[in-house]
Formats: sequence, C-alpha cells, structure tokens
Amino acid sequence: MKLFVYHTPESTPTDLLPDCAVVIDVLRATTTIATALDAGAEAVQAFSNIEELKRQSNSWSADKRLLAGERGGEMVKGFDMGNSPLACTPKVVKNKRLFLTTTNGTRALQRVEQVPQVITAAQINRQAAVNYLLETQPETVWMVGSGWQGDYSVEDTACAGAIAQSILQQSDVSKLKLFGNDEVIGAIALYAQWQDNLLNLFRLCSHGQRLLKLDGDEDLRYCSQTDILDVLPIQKEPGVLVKR
Ligand code: 3SL
Repeated sequence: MKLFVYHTPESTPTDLLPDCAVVIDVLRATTTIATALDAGAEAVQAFSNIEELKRQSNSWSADKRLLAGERGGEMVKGFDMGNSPLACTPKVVKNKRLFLTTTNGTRALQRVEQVPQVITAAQINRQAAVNYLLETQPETVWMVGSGWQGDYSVEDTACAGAIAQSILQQSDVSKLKLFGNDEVIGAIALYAQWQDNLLNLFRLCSHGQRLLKLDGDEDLRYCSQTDILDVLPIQKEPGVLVKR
C-alpha cells in the first residue's frame, strides 16, 4: 500500500485515480456522516449543490428523508438540520436518508466519487478507517482533506497523520514503502505534535475559530475525540455513503 496525503480536493492529481480514497473533513462533515450512520441513518447522500440536493431529495418519501447542511457553518434556510454531528441522534436520523450539503466536505467527496473504493474518516472513527485499509490493502490510497474553500485546514491533515501513524504501528510495512508523498511525513509529524491536545488545536485553527463564533465549542469537543465510533462510511454509488 502507498499512501498519499492531499491537503485539499483541488491539490489531487487530475490525470489519474487511486484504488482507494479516504475523504476527511474532521470539522465537521465526515464526523457528521460517521455519527449519522452510527445512529442508524439509512444513508448519507452528499451534494455540493443545494438546488441539485432539493431536486433529488424530492423524489424520496418525505418521512424517510432529512435535508441537512450548512453554508458558512450555519444551517441552510428551510432545511431540517445543519451540519452538527450532535444533532444526529437515533431519534432524529434512524432509518432516514440524510441529503447533505456542506461548504467543503461534500465537494471533496464529489472530487473522488469515481474512485473504486471511497470511504470517509474523521478523528472519531479513525481506527475503523485504518482497519479497512489494513484488511483490503489497496495499492494506492489518497487521503484527501476537505480544507476550506481551496485552502489548507490543519485538522484534516492531522487526521490523515493519525491514520498513517496507526497503519505504521499496526503493520510491518516500512516508511519507505508506505509513504507516497512528502505530505504523509508532514501529516504524521503534525499529528505527533498535537495528538494529546487535539481540542486545543481545533480551538486554535481557522475553522475552529469560525465554529466558536457560532457557539460550536461542544462540536469541537465531540470532533476532537479519537476512535469513539466503530463505524465506517463507504460509498455504495457516487455520492451515497452507507455503513459498511
Ligand atoms: O465545509 C464543510 O464541509 C463543513 O464541514 C463546514 S462546517 O463545519 O459545517 O462549518
């Protein structure tokens, strides 16, 4: 297995695809996706475009769908919920399909939707992603951070580092064989520096600051926990994620 880290969807190569893509948006889309599926949502269908989401969700029975998403961190007007993982309780999401649109995470998913294996990861389900990669051994893996409107987001790269570090610890693969680009080395170093202090990192980083202004400290606390859910979201058709 060769791992590649890309800080943003825009920085992924355009002339080739890997065997597997791991989409990461710790704050907060992939944390929300993992939480919703763990709480019994039937699926999460991701859209970068709000109008397309409305069009496709209309063909779904009203009692089996939830319109979820944000722009600039705030709930889209007229939707059932925003993008907070804390809203994804079994009472709210069980047996429902979440039609989800977010500023960056759903764009990252769209960028890799043609990749044969697509999974999503966050800090809360990091080990489930590691287990999947160790079990399926894809030859090439892109870990794609969602970033913020084309710019780097440190929390996504830290999570990519957490996954890479865990793969190194749980297999006998050498660093030379595993590392596909220099970003992997940087991501592991970043995670090593902050792994015992992720909440502080999240409170410091630009998107964390944005969420704090929207009263999001509880979300930051939740998103900063490691391996609390044993759930792996996997793409079953382009844009549709289900529990593996
Ligand atoms: O950009 C995204 O995809 C979101 O996760 C951003 S937010 O945390 O909901 O503001």
